[in-house]
Amino acid sequence: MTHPVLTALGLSGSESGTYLGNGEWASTRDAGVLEPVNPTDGEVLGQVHAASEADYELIVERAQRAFKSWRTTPAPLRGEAIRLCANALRANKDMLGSLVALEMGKSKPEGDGEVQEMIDIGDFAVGLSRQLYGLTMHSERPGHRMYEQWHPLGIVGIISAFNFPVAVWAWNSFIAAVCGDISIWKPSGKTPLSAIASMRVCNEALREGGFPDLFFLFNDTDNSLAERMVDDKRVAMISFTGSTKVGRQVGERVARRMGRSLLELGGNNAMIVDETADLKLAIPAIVFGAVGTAGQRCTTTRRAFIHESIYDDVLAKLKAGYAQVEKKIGDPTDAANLMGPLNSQAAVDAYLAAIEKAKASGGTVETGGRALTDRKGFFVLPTIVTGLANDAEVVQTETFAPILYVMKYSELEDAIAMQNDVPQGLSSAIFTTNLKRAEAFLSAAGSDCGIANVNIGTSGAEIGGAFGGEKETGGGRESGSDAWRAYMRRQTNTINYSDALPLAQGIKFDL
Ligand code: UN1
Repeated sequence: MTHPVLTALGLSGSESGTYLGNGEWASTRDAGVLEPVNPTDGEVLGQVHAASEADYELIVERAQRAFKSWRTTPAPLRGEAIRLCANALRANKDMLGSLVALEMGKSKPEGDGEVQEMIDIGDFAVGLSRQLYGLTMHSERPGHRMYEQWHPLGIVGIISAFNFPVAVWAWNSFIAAVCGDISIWKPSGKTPLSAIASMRVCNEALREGGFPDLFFLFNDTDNSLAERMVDDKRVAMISFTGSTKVGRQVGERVARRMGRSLLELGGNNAMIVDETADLKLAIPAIVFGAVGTAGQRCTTTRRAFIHESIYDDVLAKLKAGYAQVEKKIGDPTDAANLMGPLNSQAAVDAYLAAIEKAKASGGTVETGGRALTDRKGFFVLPTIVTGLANDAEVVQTETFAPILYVMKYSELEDAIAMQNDVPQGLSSAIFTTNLKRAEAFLSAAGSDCGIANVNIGTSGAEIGGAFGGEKETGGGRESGSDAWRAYMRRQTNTINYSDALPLAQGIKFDL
């Protein structure tokens, strides 16, 4: 039986996963089938038909054609198109949020929150459409003017992950659209229904508003079409969100063809709690950061460094917090639950393997540490491990699950050094009421992450800031601030309005 959430969104449970433009969804039925699973009960939610090579070619050709006219459409009018998308998402927020919760396995408020992120980035993009500013420069030559313009880049390929099945697409595609680009989306094979539903909502809004196709979609079963897109010179930029392992391959392949890439890869985010911290803030921040979305955010809190003088107290309070969460693990579409399942059996296996490794390395499981085998689905207990050093291999590795490594420190300098001493560099936080320590943490000698917070946790970034991180996190920035520049090409223009031809740098060239 088709799940009622799918029906409410006009999905039958047997879908084409390929949007070809012109209101057409591909009729291809022989290029493989994806079967997204409800992580809460392990049941298949529906069938999604993958794209053929011919479908992919048609998408790229149509995207190229669309780009030719979209790039000269005035940017504020491009913003109007995204305004319609954001409004359509507003109207569908409840149902789309439920679908995200159902298919990904995150809680209903988090599913709704994800749709809210799409709406917010839409609003941001509308304003941005009137603010794609370039600088003007003073020419060193008389009678000359210099300035720079930002032009549309071309086709943007978006490869997104299961954990934020729709918001990351909107961060990229809405900004790309106001920048004058056309985007092609390859969503995670685990969450194609959320992708299809979001595309429908936005594409219908665009068509009703008389706008051309700005967003294309394809799914594939073996990543061969995704790889084709990564290698495709017609796709100016690839925005990839996922593991460091795959991101490295994507980055290398795109670099080989001199394309542009935007990489949002793994995190190994830490929170430092000093002896002056307000624990009424720090404890819930750690618990939400570590167990929210069942530990499946790239910004999830994976390590906590606690000052030795408050260590025992903090650990006891964290365990009490985890005991509360344990009572509210269950169907994520039920708003009463705080934690849903992991997304797949493979994720459960990776969680169990990490816990075994932590124990074998001398770690102590303080709470959690096992899968909930008394029920269907992919549920595990949120877990705290102590007694490991920061350089233990399992602590250095991002396991996409609710496992928190709690460690002790005595000097802030050491805590910051340990925090930075991992391959990844996405998000970080300090809890302190000491101004000097907060500023030291944010200074050039402090956190080396793309995101550094004081008295708020590592996850739940707002869309207004640039999102991304350093080192093996990939270096890309997307969403707010001036991240839009990645989706445009810069052109420096010099105009001579004098009657002479002076050369720069005072060079004389007498003919
Ligand atoms: C991700 O996990 O891929 O900061 C993105 C957050 C969210 C985005 C996370 N706004 O947790």
